[in-house]
Amino acid sequence: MMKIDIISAVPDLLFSPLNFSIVKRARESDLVQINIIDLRDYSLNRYGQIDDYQFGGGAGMVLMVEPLFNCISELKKSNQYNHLIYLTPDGEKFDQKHANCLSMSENLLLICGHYKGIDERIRDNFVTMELSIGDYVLSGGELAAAVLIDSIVRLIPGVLTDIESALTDSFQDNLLSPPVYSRPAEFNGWKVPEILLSGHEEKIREWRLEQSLKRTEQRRPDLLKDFDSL
Ligand code: 6GU
Repeated sequence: MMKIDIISAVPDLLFSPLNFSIVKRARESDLVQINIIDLRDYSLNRYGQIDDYQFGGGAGMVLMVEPLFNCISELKKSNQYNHLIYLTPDGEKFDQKHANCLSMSENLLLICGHYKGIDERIRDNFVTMELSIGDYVLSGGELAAAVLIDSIVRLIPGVLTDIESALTDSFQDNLLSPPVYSRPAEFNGWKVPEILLSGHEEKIREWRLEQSLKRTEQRRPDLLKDFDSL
């Protein structure tokens, strides 16, 4: 079973993304074990302090080296992590390739930054991978960690049913997904494309690929340069 540990200063932010839907089901089926570690349990004083002003001056607090050191050291005693991932806007841009690769891990440790980030010495001495989920600033790494975990967990064999199959998701082959429709076949005068009602599997496959290509050309032509024709 895959195990994911997350160190966070605001664990409540992680609660609902990890306790509903597909991630919930994966946890309940013991396909993944997710542990949230509250960094405040490693604070140095009775005020629960884990952050401090940065040397050299400047706005914004930094997560201190010592609570993180103590927390990571204790976790490493009982875990052999494949990757120690720091979520940070200056990390490598996370995409489906990272998700595919990380989904084969046995044991991951995620560190969520907050405020101005974490003391650089933790990055220098522990972190093995730094990831960002896009070019915008979040208040902390928790929402990014939730994004990462959701995208990884759904790739673990057995998590998705055939019907939900990850193989037909947008991006899995560098193409956007085709349009989808459900009952009724006509609503308010709006009709579902005839071909989808035809029962002609081969023709439907062709139509979907055509739609995928058209959509990708129109919306994300940048994806087509590494599109692998299957
Ligand atoms: Cl991983 N962290 C924060 N704080 N902001 C982000 C991000 C991560 N990825 C994009 N923006």
